[in-house]
Amino acid sequence: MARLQLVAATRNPGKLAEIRGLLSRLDVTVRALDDYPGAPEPEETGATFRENAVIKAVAAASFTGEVAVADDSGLVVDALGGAPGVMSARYGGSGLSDQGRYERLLAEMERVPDAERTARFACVVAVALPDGSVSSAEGVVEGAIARAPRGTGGFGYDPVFFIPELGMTFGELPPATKNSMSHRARALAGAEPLILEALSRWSARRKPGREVR
Ligand code: ITT
Repeated sequence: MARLQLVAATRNPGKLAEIRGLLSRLDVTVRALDDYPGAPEPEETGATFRENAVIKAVAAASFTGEVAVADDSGLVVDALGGAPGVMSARYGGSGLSDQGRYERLLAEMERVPDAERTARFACVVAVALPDGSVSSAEGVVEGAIARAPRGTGGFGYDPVFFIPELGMTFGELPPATKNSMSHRARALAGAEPLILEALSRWSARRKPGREVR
């Protein structure tokens, strides 16, 4: 029997690498959205991580003909009333790099005292079949916004997301340590039975999927 496969519905290379690492324990080939020329980039119009994860997973499954796994995630900062939240990838405007975005966040937080710098990363993983059925799981990790960036690991806001128990930012952690505790790891652990169920349902009905690059 051909090896089971799914598509990770993300264009973010940092996320893709983590999703691949976290799903490596399953005997499944994880394709990237970039393997499917012309795959749509749906607008993330949802008000919640869950809504956006569902939008991305359903669009990718429908286009590729494969089970699709999408991640919508972001940084929720208490002192900013939950911002940037679902806007994390677009915080400060579309022209900014990851570094530009976290520098903007640090500037915004400059006067916030240490005790009020609490924040969390949240992630919802949605699992969709090409027939439109979809399920999801959530993961959260608590931390605080550092005063200055530290470390070069990970991606996005990792250099400024501080874990008090470890005395380190996500940017300072080896990938395996981040993957043992991250919001993404927790969401994917919850999604694992959903993924296995989707693959077993779909492999029974599957027609050859769209050609991959
Ligand atoms: P896709 O929609 O293509 O998956 P994206 O980067 O636009 O890529 P999101 O809309 O889910 O994804 O935005 C998530 C943003 O939150 C991401 O761009 C980072 O800035 C931030 N983020 C999420 N998880 C993170 C992590 O583990 N470490 C650092 N930053 C993270």
